[in-house]
Order: sequence, then C-alpha cells, then structure tokens
Amino acid sequence: MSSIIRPWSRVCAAIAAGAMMAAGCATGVATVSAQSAAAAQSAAASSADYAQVMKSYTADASGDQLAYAVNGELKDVAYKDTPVGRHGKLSIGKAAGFSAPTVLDEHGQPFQLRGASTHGVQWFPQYISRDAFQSLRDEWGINMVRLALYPREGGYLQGSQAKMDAKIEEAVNAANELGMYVILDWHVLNYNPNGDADKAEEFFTKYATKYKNLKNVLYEIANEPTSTSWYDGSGNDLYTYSKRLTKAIRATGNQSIVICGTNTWSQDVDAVAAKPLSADGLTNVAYTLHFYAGTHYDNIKNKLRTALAAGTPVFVTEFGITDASGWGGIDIANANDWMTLLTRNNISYAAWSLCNKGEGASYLKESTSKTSKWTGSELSTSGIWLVNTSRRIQAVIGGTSQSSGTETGGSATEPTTDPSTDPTPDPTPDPTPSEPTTPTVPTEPTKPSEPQTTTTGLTAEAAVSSDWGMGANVNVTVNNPSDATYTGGWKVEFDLDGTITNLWCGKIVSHTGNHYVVSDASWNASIAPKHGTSFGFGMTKAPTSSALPANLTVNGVAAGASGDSSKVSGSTDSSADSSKDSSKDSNGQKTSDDQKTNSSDTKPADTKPSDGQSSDGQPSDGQPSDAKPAASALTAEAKVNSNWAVGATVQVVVNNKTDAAHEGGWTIEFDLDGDITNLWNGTIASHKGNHYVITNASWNGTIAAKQNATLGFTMSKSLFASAEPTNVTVR
Ligand code: IDC
Repeated sequence: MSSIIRPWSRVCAAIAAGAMMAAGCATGVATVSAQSAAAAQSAAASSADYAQVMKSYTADASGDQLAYAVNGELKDVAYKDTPVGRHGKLSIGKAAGFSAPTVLDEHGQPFQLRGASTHGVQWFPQYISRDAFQSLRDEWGINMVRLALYPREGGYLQGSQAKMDAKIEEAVNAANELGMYVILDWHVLNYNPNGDADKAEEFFTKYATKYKNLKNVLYEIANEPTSTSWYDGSGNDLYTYSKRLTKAIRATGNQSIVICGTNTWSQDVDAVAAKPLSADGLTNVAYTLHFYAGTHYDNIKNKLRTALAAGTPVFVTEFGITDASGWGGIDIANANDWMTLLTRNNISYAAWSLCNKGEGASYLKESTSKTSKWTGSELSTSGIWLVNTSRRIQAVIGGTSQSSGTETGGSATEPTTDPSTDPTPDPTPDPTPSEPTTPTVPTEPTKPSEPQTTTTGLTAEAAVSSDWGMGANVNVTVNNPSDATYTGGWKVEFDLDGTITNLWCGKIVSHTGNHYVVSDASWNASIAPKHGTSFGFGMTKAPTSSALPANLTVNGVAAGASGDSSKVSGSTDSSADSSKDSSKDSNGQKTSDDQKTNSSDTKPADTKPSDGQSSDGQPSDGQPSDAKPAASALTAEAKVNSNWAVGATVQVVVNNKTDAAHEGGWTIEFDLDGDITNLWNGTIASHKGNHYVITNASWNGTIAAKQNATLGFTMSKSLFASAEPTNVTVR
C-alpha cells in the first residue's frame, strides 16, 4: 500500500468523517492552462455554504502552545483586503442555516467578528494604539476591538472622561485605518443602567453622530446589567433602557449595530424573545450573552440555545476562559466547547482582556511590558488560546491556514459600489476621510494606479488525483493569471463520464445528464492576482471510463481541450487499473479490509457496476438467476453519528440478512428534516421536499450473504430538528 496520501484524499476522507476542513481548499496553485476571458457570472452567494464551513470548525485550541507564529511582525495589507475592506458595513439579518438573525456583512453573508476586548480604558489606556490593534489583526486572527468604557469605577462619569474621549478617538481612527471593527462598550457593571440613562444617552448621541458615516463602529449600550429584568412593565427595566438608547442612536441617522445587555451580567438572553426591540420597528439590534468558561456550563449554553431557537440575535461581546472572577479557574475544554457552539451559530465574540494585569484572563503575562508587537513568549495561557482559536477560525472560514492579517474569504463578492462613492474612506490612498475626525497619516501608502480588481480572464485546469477504476477523485483549479484580484464569482462547466458523489470547495449549480455546472463556494469567489483556487470532487464511474472532465469551460468560455490540460497528477499513487486498488474506499483513501464496516465493497471487480444504476433509481430487471432473495429481503437502519445543533452526520446500513447474495442494486427512501450536504457510498436519485431516494454507488450494489452496505451523509438542519431519517424503506 502506498504511503503517499494526497491532500485531496485527506480532505475527502475528512468529509466522509463529517469534519471537512475548508483549510484544505487550497489557493495559490500556479498552473495555468485553458483560457477564458468571459465576464464573470456574479455568483449568488449562498449563506448555506457559509454555514457549512462554519459547521466544519471544531474548536480544540490549546492554551499551552501556539499553533501559529506570533513574532511581533506587522504586515502591509491593502485596505481592500482588510476585514472592513472586504466585509464593509454590518447588519443583523436572516441567513439560511441559522435559526436566529445574525451578523451579516455588506454582501448579505454571515460574518463572525472575532474580537479582543480591552480592560478598563481608564486603567489600561496604553494598549489602545494603532500598533497594538495591528498586531492583533496581523498575527492573532482578530478583526474587532472592543473598548471597555466603564462609566463608573473611576471611568467616564467619574473623572476620566477627557482621557477616555481621547482614547476613543485614537482607537476608532486606528481601527478605521486598519480596516478593523470597533465596539464602544458602555461598561455598566453590576447595576441597573437606568440610573445613568441620561448620561448614557448623551454619550451615545455624541458618538453615533460623530461616527455616523463609518462602517466599522458598533455600539454596546450596557455591558452587564443586574438588578432589573429584561421586561417587567415598570419603565425601569432593560427593555425600556435599550429602546431609549437605540432610538437615540437612530435619531442621529446612525444605522449601525446596537448591542443590548441582558440581566444577570448579560446571561438572561433567553428573556428577550418575549419583548424584542424589533417589535418596535428597531432594526440591526443584537443582544448580549457573556460567559466565563470556568464558571458557565450547560445552564448558560442552554440559555443561548433557547434564545437562538426563539429567533433572538445573540452577540458574545465578552467572555473569558477563566472563571467569572477573571482571576483563575481556566477551563480550556469548556472554552473550546463554547467556541464551537458560537462559531457554528455565527455568533461574534470578544475575549477579556488585552492587558498584563496579574489575572488569568489577561492575554499578556504580567512580566510583559510591551504594549504591541508581542512575541509568543510574552503571551499568557489566555493569549495563546485566543491566538490559536481566532487564527483557526480565520483559517477555516478564510479557506487557507496561511492567512494572517488579510481576510482571504468569508465573503462571496467584493463590494459592487464604486469605492469613490463609499462613505467610509479608504484611509490608505486618501488620508482625509469625510468623517469629521482627523486620522493619523497612514504609514503604508499603496499604489492607487495599479489595477485593483477584474472580473474576467480566468483559466481552468482539471486533474485526476486518484483513480481506482470504479471511482476517482478529481481536482479542478481555477486560475487568475492577471495582475488584478479577480472578483465576482466563477462558474465552471464540464461533461463527466460518471457521477459526482461529493464535491468540496464549490457548489453544484446544475447536473443534467453528464453535464455539470459548478460555481464557487462563496468564500473562494475572489481569486488573488496570479493565484488559483481549487475545488474537488469524488465520483463513481465505470472502470473503462476516464475520470477527466471533458469540454471544460470557465465563465462560459471554452477552456480548450480538457484532455490536454488535464493530467493525472502524482503518478506514484494513481492507477487506472481498478483491480490493484480494490482496497480503496469511496474517497480514494486506502483502507485495510478489517477496518471496513462494509464487506461488500471490497471486491469491486466482482460487482456489476451498471446494475442498479438505471435512471429511475430502481434495480435493473435483469437479475441473475442465482439472485435468490427478493429486493425486499433487505433491511435498513439509520443512526445519527454526531449532531451539532444545526447539522449532523448520519450513517445508514443496508443489511442483507439472508443466506444468498443480493444483486442488482438497492434503493433506500426516507424523509429528512433537513438537507443532505454530502453523501458517500451512495447516489442521490431524487430529492423532493423532505423526501430522499438514494441508490447504491456503483461498487456496492451487490451485498453478499449476511453482509451489509453502509452509506453516510452530512446534513444541515435547523436547531431543534431531529437528524433521524424517518419512514425508511429499502428495496
Ligand atoms: C474585571 C477585571 C478586574 C476588575 C474588575 C472590576 O478583570 O481586573 O478589577 O472587572 O472592574 C465581567 C466584567 C468585567 C470583569 C470580568 C472579570 O464585564 O468587567 O473584569 N467579568 O471579572 N463579567 C464577568 C467577568
């Protein structure tokens, strides 16, 4: 057995395990062949795709060891490639795959803010600087900074106003220049904010007016209230306060996101649904949930689940991996569990806190005196964990584990508006924003004369990465050979002498006969200059068929003879001789027979590949005379292997309990409260409403006596939907 396992095989195997790593969707492929110069189709960005990527994130970050380089290096990132440059103005709205409205970017796509919260600005102003923020952006995977503006505790209303106003200005200017988001957090701690409501209204009216034209400022009107419920009709509750403050912000003409604190230190987010501000016509409003992993477990997670199921948009503006005191009691495993829950539900977060105070929640060791450009050894457990978590999520969503400061994905399309009409200034080429504050002079001017984007000129190339006769894995690379970033999404078409069983890093738009149309997967719609992006698929086919896609086009223009451009890469591990590779599973990865649950697919040479592949999904009539059992002798059982709130992996076993082989293929039907996103060891023959008809794959249509065939799929579903297939029949 070959020791070479190709990346695509690994990705495919990961998909089969229900754990796709979008980081495997490689970019940067340099090969260029077939030419196209067609205008791009503006691919309709699918939030379902994005949800799929989010689901693939499983947090397992360490707090002991950095998994990413933190060398104190700042990077030269063009504004258009920064988080705000790519994602623009944010809103709260509905997206497919999420039960509650969520943060959407300017292109209407779900977008997760990964934030760093400062400690109290009156105590730790030294961390509010352009360099500090840039370090977070470039090496920590952070795209947002939250400014903890305590009104009390010696803060804004108790002697520090002038100092804090200056820091707010410095912070917002720095964030604006760096293309980062910033939250102004009125850091109410442990009291009813109605007591200071006049002052709060004054504060937010001032800043909502001042930053009305900025895309990157969000307003958090009360950090952690206590002592009053969300709504009790008294006029002294959090609903009353939140409505008043939100209206004051809207009265300035500012439509940015407002985040409302909830009772019990922002834990009672489940109480909002009974009286949401949306019922008063107020939009772009989210509600706060805070947790500390050493203190808050299922009781608070369940509040989150309840809130989401009830349609409440949730924002975790603060959390820690310590206990609620912030001092100690770190629980990494629970923190990771929380992050998976947040990320799968596209919930934005900010971690407490950016300082070197001698408490466990601080990102920096107490001995660290530097206030920016930190190196790995200067970080605490909380800091290391935050880097590992945020970089990991950034890599999964961005589609590359190499990315750091730039957002390489997560948005389907570039802004369609002319940048010159954009109310948020790009501070790099133009140091004079229209916004009334004076930004500092940028240090890294770009060359505005260079072409910035293009929507034409893509090329495409297909390569078979492995072929085991009755199936193959194929990789298609879409290249942008130009000097400008390609934007607008892409569409590849081809004919295939076989059937795609699963496809990653792209989306099947249509499949008619042997003709496939595949578009980008939204996060890889844009392609950097002189780079490529790849999608891949697993397919079933006849042993004599070529796996090479034919008549390849990209954006509607013929990509030349695909036979010329396509190649079987890595000759050491590829074989057109199926008999040698009968131990490979459907994903092209070699397996040993004793690892298999499905003994029927170990001898593909004995099967009749075309049996059971008739277009209606029915077994073919011509059963061999020795096929003793009727098709109804089969039984099937479905089992949910893993379930992650809005998705699941399901395994279906087709049993032949008789003493004779079952030949001629099989067909399973069931109802499913969700959508299959990937299926392996079978073929979807039809899908109408919630009803699926699945037939065997070409290699497992025969089930030996007392054996079974196993197929599996991943699915997306709504939060409380069951993943269990119902009304399962098999024939
Ligand atoms: C803590 C700080 C601590 C400070 C204290 C009081 O870590 O140094 O002395 O506030 O100002 C919160 C609050 C946040 C707390 C944090 C940890 O929002 O202000 O910071 N925490 O106790 N909620 C839960 C925990």
